[in-house]
Amino acid sequence: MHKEHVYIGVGSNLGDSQGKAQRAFDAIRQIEDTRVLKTSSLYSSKPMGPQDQPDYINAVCLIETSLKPHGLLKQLQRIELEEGRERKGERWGPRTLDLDILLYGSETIDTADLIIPHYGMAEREFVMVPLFEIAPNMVMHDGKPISAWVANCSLDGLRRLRSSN
Ligand code: A4P
Ligand code: MG
Repeated sequence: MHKEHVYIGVGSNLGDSQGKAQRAFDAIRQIEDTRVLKTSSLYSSKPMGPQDQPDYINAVCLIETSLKPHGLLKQLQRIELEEGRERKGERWGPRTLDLDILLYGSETIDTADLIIPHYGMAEREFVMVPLFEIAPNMVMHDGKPISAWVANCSLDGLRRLRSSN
């Protein structure tokens, strides 16, 4: 069966964010026809966008999968629902886990519900720095090496916490 290498971005900023990121990796390991090849450390990052929200935990992983892009998206959205909700009394709170498909092999996808490469990744140090940790030799779609991007970026409060393994 044909398999692709896929990078997934993990973000969480409510509740036990470190635990959620860790459990997200565990849940991705359980997806059918999918193997997790590498996981980055967990990173703490300042919120992009509105500042009146907690800091984020961010990380990325590399998987090998035979799922098609939309099939994988469905699985990640299921994990977001299962892992990303906070119990508040009897009610389910807001989703607090974000799983983005960053890169799917070398494919470019532009559909209503799936855009790959993920539109924001190349402006986000909280994506690019963890990605560099697990893929230091990567060349981006625009032909630039990720190492050059990381060497020039401002860390903006990004801190590496610990290895996720
Ligand atoms: N979608 C399109 N392309 C993709 C893709 N490549 N991977 C669609 C996954 N989903 C993709 O996403 C909305 C829709 O995007 C989905 O229905 C899917 O069909 P969502 O996860 O439901 O909503 P969201 O996460 O609020 O939106 P989005 O656009 O992912 O938010 P952002 O832009 O990622 O911003 N600050 C720090 N420090 N760290 C963070 O991780 N994250 C955000 C969220 C803001 N600030 C942050 C962070
Ligand atoms: Mg998202």
